[in-house]
Amino acid sequence: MTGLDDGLVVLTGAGISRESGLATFRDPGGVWSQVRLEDVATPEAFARDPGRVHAFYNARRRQLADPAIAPNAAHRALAELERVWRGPFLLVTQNVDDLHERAGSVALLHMHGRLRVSRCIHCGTTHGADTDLSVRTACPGCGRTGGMRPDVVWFGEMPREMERIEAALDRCRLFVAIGTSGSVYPAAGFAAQVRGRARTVELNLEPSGGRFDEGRYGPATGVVPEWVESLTRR
Ligand code: BJW
Repeated sequence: MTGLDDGLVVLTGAGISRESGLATFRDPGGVWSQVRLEDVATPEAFARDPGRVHAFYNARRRQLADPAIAPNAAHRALAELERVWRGPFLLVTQNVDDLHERAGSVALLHMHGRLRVSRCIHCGTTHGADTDLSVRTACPGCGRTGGMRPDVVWFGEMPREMERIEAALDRCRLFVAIGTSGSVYPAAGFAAQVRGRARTVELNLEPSGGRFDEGRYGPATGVVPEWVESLTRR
């Protein structure tokens, strides 16, 4: 039995933001049914055709700025869980949107980067990016053009904050994966990594096929608040 003093790691994926109006990647009608990931989500794609990659991320950044896109009950429930949790707590999101922070989460790591941040491939500095990027965008740090890219993690690149994530996984006694298909590593391996030391829980629209001690299935706005409630009322 785990309690509010134990270490907790929450991993979220695109499914948690689906009911906020953002598409997932691998569901029918998802992002990868509309564009080939090889064309937009690899460093090679950016080197080959930066205009195409910018157009893809500019459209998603504009969608995120739409006032209709807002945190939902699942994002809010996790922010509330963080407020009442007494032990070590870490929310690791694979999502590049900012809905967790808008819901009030603080102990949060974006392992696949953030859509509203740009990075210069020349000088390495990062900057807020609330407007479109292009090959003509000058770096606010070094002034050079042609090197500004979305600060997201593409296939073949190293996910962010892995040391802090590994440390939290090492000490956690409860691990929950929410709204992720478990298709992309290293996140897809986290549950197996903690198995035996931590209780593992999956909250998803439907079973992902991964091995978990417990699963609750349905839309995130239902199952996440219910699960949080079940933890905090004990
Ligand atoms: C709902 C719902 C609702 C729907 N309510 N639920 C073996 C080991 C290690 C690495 C590899 C390996 N084999 C291959 C690799 C390399 C590769 C990889 O994993 N490839 C796989 C395809 C096999 N990984 C990498 O290249 C990563 N880097 C790396 O490994 O570096 C080396 C390293 C090694 C060891 C340790 C550390 C490092 C980088 C991966 C970068 C992924 N980037 C993307 C794009 C980011 C930018 C962007 O957003 O455009 O990240 S790809 C895309 O997939 C995005 C997501 O974050 C990621 C995960 O997707 P997610 O969130 O799971 O979404 P879906 O659509 O797949 O699933 C949605 C789920 O929600 C479904 O289950 C639905 O049922 C559910 N759902 N509606 C609740 N309403």
